[in-house]
Amino acid sequence: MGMADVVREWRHVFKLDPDRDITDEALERICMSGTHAILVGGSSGVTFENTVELLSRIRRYTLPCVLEVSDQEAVVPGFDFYFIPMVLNSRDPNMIVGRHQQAIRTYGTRLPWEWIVPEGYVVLNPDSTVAAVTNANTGLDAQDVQAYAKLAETLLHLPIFYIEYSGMQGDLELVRATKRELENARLFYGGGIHDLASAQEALDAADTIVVGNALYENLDAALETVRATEV
Ligand code: 1GP
Repeated sequence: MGMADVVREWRHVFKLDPDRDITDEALERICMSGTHAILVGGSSGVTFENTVELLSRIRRYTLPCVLEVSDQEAVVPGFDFYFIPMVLNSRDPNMIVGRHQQAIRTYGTRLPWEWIVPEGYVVLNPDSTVAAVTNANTGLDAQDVQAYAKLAETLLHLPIFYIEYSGMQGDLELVRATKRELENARLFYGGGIHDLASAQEALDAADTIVVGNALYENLDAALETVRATEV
């Protein structure tokens, strides 16, 4: 099974931030929850050291572990996949292709392309750290997002289109309408999923849901979100 096929099977993913503390007990419950993969990433404070540390702790478990690369300096070997965000609605070309070009200039042919998965991101929560860091134009309507999705899939051939509402519950009608536009790309949704009901609603609109903050706020309820994949 190729890389794209593996990722296509995932419907639920937990996202862990190397810059936030998580106890061994919590990590065990997260990794044994039945989620399909762990995504490691964050918008600020991600370093090589805290990423190595978190990876080594997740590696006690057998589920796939992905690094979502936000900083070239914090790329740690040993993950199963490397997701590379291209923030399509950023006003800063560095966030779309610039940093990527510089990373390829640095690492060139040493990059393990078979493990690298580009993601077309659209960031929609204006109050999120990720919107600030990427200087995203969050004032988009559903048609704008649909057009970005189509662009991501057709012009850029990106295997993942990620609607990012980090920290808030997003417009699921917009997500649903966007999914209708996509034929090949996998639609990831993240933002504000905090319990089983919110997970079910989001999974009804998207292909794959990402649960982040809730793990640090109410772990029991966050773990319940995995059950959305069972129906
Ligand atoms: C963040 O999309 C993820 O990158 C998940 O969002 O933290 O709001 O769950 P939350």
